[in-house]
Amino acid sequence: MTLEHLTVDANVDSVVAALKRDGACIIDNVISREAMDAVAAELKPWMDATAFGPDDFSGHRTRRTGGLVARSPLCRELVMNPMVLDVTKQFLSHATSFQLHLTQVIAIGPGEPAQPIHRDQWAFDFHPFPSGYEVQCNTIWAMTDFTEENGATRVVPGSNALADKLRFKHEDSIAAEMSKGSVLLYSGSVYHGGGANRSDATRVGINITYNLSWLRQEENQYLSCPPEIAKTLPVPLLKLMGYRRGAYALGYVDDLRDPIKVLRPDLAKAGLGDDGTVEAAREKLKAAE
Ligand SMILES: O=C(O)CCC(=O)C(=O)O
Ligand SMILES: [Fe+2]
Repeated sequence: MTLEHLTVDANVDSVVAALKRDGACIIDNVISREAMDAVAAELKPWMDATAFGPDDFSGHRTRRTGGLVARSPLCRELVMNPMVLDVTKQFLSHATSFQLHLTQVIAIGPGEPAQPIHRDQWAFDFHPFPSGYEVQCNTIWAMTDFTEENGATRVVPGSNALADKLRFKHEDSIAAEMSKGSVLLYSGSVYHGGGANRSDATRVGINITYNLSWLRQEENQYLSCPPEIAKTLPVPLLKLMGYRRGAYALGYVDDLRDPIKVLRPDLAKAGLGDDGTVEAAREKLKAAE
């Protein structure tokens, strides 16, 4: 039992094929160690201010820091990573659109026992989605090296195809070992969990997940990122955060208004459609003046 490791120049089809087959795969060295250190430096004040988890699932020696779109400009680039978005688009192509589900640094401290093995899609009130109907595409970016000893995510390869509500033991799973700057991709249906940290250093991963636009987001993107900050963000990122309609009508505002035009009335004024960029809007506005 292993997970497939791919390179950053792998084609999207081969990544999606590995994800569909095993429920997870790793893309090695997507960003450099130095680039990841810069992300870590940006996140440090927020992580230092975060309390340990309140229960066994969150982890009593684990800190979970969210709101990364608002707090970390470099994390916005991870959220918008073109390779990850291309894979997500194809993996979730059975639905009209997908959105950002949650952003969370997971820092597993020394001595933390293994997290219970679970499916992330159980977050949807344990709804029994039909086997093969994927509702999420998830990433964990390695902010430190991930090793068996320090609590690398445990994955049960192929368990995406198994029945719901199963229980697994540690021996059924393998460690998703990867180097800093690599990314683990995994489905909402694959059984997995944070590993026990038997080392004397903290294991840090950045969990950024995407789900179908017709489902609720786990992290409330409209309130985790204050509107003053949201107004400054690129339109494609805003759309991913949910400032758009999911499917035909989900999430409209009052008289069928598109949420992005409520946040950014200048876009409405410029007559921009859903796919407008901030730059295009500015140019249109300038031309109209
Ligand atoms: O931190 C990890 O390796 C995985 C965490 C996880 O699966 C979760 O919190 O849902
Ligand atoms: Fe999980």
